Amino acid sequence: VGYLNIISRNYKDNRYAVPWFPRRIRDLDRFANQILSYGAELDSDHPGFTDPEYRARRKYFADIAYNYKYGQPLPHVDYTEQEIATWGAVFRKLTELYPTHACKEHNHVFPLLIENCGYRENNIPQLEDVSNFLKDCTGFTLRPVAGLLSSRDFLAGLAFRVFHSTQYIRHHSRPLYTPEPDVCHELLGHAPLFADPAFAQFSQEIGLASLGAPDDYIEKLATCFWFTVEFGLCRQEGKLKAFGAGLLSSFGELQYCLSDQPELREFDPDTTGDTKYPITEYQPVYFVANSFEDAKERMIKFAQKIPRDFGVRYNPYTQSVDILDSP
Ligand code: NLE
Ligand code: FE2
Repeated sequence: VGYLNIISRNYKDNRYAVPWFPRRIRDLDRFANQILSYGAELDSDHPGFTDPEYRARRKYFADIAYNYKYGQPLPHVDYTEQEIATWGAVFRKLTELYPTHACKEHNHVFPLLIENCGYRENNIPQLEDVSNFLKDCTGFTLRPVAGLLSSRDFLAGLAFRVFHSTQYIRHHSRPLYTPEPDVCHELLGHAPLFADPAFAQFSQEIGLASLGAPDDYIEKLATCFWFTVEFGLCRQEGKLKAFGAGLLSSFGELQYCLSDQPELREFDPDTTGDTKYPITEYQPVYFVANSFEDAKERMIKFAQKIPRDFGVRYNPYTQSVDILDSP
């Protein structure tokens, strides 16, 4: 792959090469071969670094994701008792906070996941069941991921309403906050909101904007994603609520984000997209969205500023991206 001039009909007029991007949903299979770090490689400060059993599990999960191909059922996993206990601790604590701390969309969907997808304190839901549920709601599906994707690849998945999801669980010694995504984060944080139509559309807009965009804009879009889908707050009936998955999957940060400690700013892609953030500690700054609709409108306006000499449109019948002559 790399930088191929596949788009422009008149390549001599091209000022910059358009980076390769997936055109069909099946093209996402390519990402497994270009992950930045394999999910089984742990840093020396990772709580599971010296735990051989945990490391073996991480290798197992990375391998099944690596071998996954579009169209296959998502791998079914038998979780160990220790893994289920970790999930149980996270589930119990978080579900205490959701009624007061989570946005109304999350609270609307959560009972449906309990009813339809096996969300229970003593059961880790299967990605396959959750993916099928989301498909029925908004057309979103999950794909297992073997390690860290580049921002470009990760965002491109969203253009197809595909969300790359981890399947392993955090180390049992630190259930209430981890900087890494894990199955608690994906299923408790992300999955409920991908069942919401407006949120799904907002997420797809970020994905479509990213296709073939220059590197500096990928960075801005990834930052907007971070401050919304991952760590976004919104105002509902005059109260602050969390909708970011990183908040909804961390008992520690979910309490902290609604306290008077962090700084709050209004979500606006122009400024939000240029804001620096830490990834291994609670966020010092959160951005507040008025609504998913409003956030989506702002993303669409922002996307129009991305230098691209073509437009893109998702074709749901063929699950592919149509290239349009003008931006
Ligand atoms: N800090 C989150 C958690 O503990 O669930 C995960 C964030 C992943 C971006
Ligand atoms: Fe996430």
